[in-house]
Amino acid sequence: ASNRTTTKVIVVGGGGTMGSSTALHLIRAGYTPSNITVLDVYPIPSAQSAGHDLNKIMGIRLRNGPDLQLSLEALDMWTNDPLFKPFFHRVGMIDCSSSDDGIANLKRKYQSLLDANIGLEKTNWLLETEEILEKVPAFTKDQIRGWKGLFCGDGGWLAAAKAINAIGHFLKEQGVNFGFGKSGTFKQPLFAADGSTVNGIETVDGTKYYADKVVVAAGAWSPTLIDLEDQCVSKAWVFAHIQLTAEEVAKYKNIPVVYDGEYGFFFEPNEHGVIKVCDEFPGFSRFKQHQPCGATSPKTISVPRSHAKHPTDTYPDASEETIRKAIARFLPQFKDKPLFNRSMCWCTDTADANLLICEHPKWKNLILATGDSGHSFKLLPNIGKHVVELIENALPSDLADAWGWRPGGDALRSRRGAPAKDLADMPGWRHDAKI
Ligand code: FSA
Repeated sequence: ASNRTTTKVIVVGGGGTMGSSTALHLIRAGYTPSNITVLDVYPIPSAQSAGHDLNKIMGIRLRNGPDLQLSLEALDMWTNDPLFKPFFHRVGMIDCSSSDDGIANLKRKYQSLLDANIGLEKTNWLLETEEILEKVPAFTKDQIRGWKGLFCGDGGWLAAAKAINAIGHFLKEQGVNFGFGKSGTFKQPLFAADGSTVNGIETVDGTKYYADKVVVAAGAWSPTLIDLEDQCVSKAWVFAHIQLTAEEVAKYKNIPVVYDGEYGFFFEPNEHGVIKVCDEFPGFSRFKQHQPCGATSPKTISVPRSHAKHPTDTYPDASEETIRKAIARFLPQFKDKPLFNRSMCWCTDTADANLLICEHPKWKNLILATGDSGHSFKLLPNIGKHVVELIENALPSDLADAWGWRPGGDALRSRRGAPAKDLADMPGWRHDAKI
């Protein structure tokens, strides 16, 4: 443990979810703050991070082996850790459906919670229609006829950007080094004399940063920076906001997050009376010819285009329809309200929806922490702990096996209902600023 005080670490994408968590856990593990350098295109909380958002869902979803352990660790930290506690709104989460397939799915999900055999039935249970109405009195009986639910009492929502911001404050207080803008934007790894041991990175302004370990936690940008051999396909999901009056807010305060896999989801209004609504769909790719570091020629890669950099971009016309459909289902009385802050949010899917947290197979000391697969914000409090374990060659083998370098498989489809459609075929989202 003594080399914790001397080991230098660079975190690329340190203003986002996995990167900020990594920097935090380095400090908690005893690394010297002045030996840690957090780089990002935007200051923490990075405006182009998927975590830079009003809210994200907290819930227990068991898709893959590590999910149970990770969700429980996260739940404990969101509940008890003083840094994270203020940002967890434990209002519960209702997974609901009115279709036969959807209801069968809820039952399967419930069974997988029971099968975990750790008492999850105490906080998770199936809901009949009337019980959904009790949890969300603003719904009407007519509206939810035929709906069934799966209630997750451990769930709710996370004030996402605010939580990353709190990590940012802590990192600043501790004296971590930061580089943002051009001096935070990754250009390429730097190598020792052997040509394969990474000892730093160069940013686009030509600054060279040196370190013993480089963590690349660049979220949806990761596959554009480093050749990940098609293990990750970055995709955009969409949301829009609606504004409620004070009177309307009162009816929706403290309600659970409501999610329906065939429509989307929404959250209770925030302190300004704003409700975020999302549709649910397999995401949008944006394939282009692009050459990441490590590739010998340009490849076809889905390259994110951020709202932070292109604030006039919105989302495809097709999304307006599906968001409106979600509003008509969940919030029919607001169906004529104007939408605003229409936006896309970029995540990166792996084929099996497990994370990609491993050392690069050819480049020693370059550690990847990516592959969120759209479900990782809730791991903000704890994921960095495991990245630090990896840095120290102490990642438990079940996690190392699940998160290892694993080319092959179909990350374009991942474990979703269909492969992503490409933004090139989806008109309506691109609004270049008129100068
Ligand atoms: O409970 C959850 O893990 C919801 S993740 C929210 C979401 O918008 C997905 O619905 C979407 O499909 C994508 O994975 C991004 O995240």
